[in-house]
Amino acid sequence: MTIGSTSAAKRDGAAQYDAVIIGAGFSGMYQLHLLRDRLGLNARVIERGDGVGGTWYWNRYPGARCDSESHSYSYYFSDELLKEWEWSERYPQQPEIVRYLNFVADKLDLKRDIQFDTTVTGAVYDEKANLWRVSTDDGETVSAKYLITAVGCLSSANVPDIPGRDTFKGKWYHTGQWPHEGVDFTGKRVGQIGTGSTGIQAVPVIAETAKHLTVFQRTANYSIPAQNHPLSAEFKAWAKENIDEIRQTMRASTNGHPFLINERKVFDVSAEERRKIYEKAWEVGGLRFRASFNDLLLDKAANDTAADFLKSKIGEIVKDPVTAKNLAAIDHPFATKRPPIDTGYFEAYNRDNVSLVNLRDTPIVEITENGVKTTDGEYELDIIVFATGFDAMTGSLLKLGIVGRDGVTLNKAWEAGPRTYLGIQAAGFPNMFTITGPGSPSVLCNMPVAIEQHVEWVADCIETMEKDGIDRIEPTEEAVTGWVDHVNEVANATLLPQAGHSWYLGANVPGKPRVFMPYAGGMARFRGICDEVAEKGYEGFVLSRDNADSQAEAVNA
Ligand code: N01
Repeated sequence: MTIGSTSAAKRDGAAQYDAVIIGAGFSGMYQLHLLRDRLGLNARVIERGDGVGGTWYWNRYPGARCDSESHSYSYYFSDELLKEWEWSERYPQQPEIVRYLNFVADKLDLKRDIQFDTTVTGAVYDEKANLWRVSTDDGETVSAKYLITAVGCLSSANVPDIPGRDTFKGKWYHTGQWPHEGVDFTGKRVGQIGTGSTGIQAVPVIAETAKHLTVFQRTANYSIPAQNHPLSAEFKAWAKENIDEIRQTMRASTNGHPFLINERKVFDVSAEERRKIYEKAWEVGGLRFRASFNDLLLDKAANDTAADFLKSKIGEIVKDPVTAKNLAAIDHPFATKRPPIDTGYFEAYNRDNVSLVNLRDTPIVEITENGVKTTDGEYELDIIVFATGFDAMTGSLLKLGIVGRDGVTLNKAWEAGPRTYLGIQAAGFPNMFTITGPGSPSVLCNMPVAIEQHVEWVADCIETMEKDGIDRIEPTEEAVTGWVDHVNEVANATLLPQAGHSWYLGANVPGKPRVFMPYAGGMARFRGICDEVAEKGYEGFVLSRDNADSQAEAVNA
């Protein structure tokens, strides 16, 4: 370990660090800060983009905005950062989030230890040396005792392999790989495939300048108005004066948001009272709607009341009855897929230049050189926008070329679906930590809250290891199996698995194993479990030290 230094030692001609962190989004930046500035370790971040931001660096599509309220979409480890930064709107837009992350990176002087424009092409565990050998597309290999993946859950674009895609003579874009210079839709015939959170944000903005926008909808979706607005001076002052209280609420809440889920149940109140509650929640807007009752994700009959209310709103907003019917033909319980929030989504269908194609009735047959052909005919287009989501949670990890003990690849180990303990480690991959990995609350949570918890847990774990001279940590197979069972059990106690086409289950990517990936037991509960594991000497993990013959001897068995 090189205390307080940021220059790497050399070993066999290759740079050697204490830790290599992959990704410079919220997770990688904070992990670097803790390892370098708190523990004095020699850490290097490798980042594919040429700037910080992670998923926000890539997702520059029209209308890109976060669905967490800005005052909660911040690092809460530093009051100083919270007091110095000022968000302008209730929900931050993508450029403002990137500005915020640059502000943090500059404040903490992080960029000098981030290697931008570099893609990791492989990470191989060398058991003899107890080092991870990390190779990159610039032909370099560096090594480190600790490998920390901070690659985000939604960073691997899913571009569907529709026949004929490459014959299209116009331009096509995926929302998660949006050109930095932007796309000019003026006077263009645009086709958008996908109506998830991204598509729902993009439609009203694209419609403003496109000659015509045709939206290809496979699964109809709920959406709640964001009711976005500029933040008042009073609110900004309140947020800065109540940091502790906001932090406490986010930590206590199931999803890491700055509000708690109401304790009442749907059928505790009359139908009339319920309607008033939903109307009020619709006016307030955003994800707070889901917090109106505590059994919306537990009881199908309870969920139906919210679903019916939201479907009735579509009917009230959208003037054309056929379009309204298609938009409201939702086949899954409310919030079993990530509930989008929008600014003028359903209203956009009242414009003359926007039309909807229901792919359930008339599926896409192929993409031609002129546009998109469904069973009903050909739609001539100049631009196709794929708002088709991500190979979520595992996609980016499995692209890293990770090889653990005995040459076993992560892809092989996770062939039947991801297997982790606490979402943070996989058996057979010593000293590798997966920030907000599958099996952790991650995407079911306000991400910065989930990230801070995992990053701090890892920093504490590494601190313990360095202090006690521990060489490696990895979970036992039994702990992993127990955790995978627990993740399934808590998911199955909710309605979440009922959305059979959800990316939570990996169902959006052909051939991907169907496993419910995030931990649905709630952030507060998860934090308690992780803390208890650490307090009990990292129960479920094997911590080992090399003896004189370089044999690993468990120290906490
Ligand atoms: O992706 P999605 P996303 N033919 O997978 C359709 C976060 N996020 O980028 O449902 C036709 O949800 C697919 O249809 P179906 C948030 O966590 C947050 O929108 O599979 N259609 C679906 O309609 C979110 O959940 C924010 O039948 C195809 C759409 O494409 C996550 O990112 C903003 C298709 C994909 O929806 C992902 O959202 C944006 C095909 N072959 C994103 N393949 C905020 O903070 C896919 N689709 C607000």
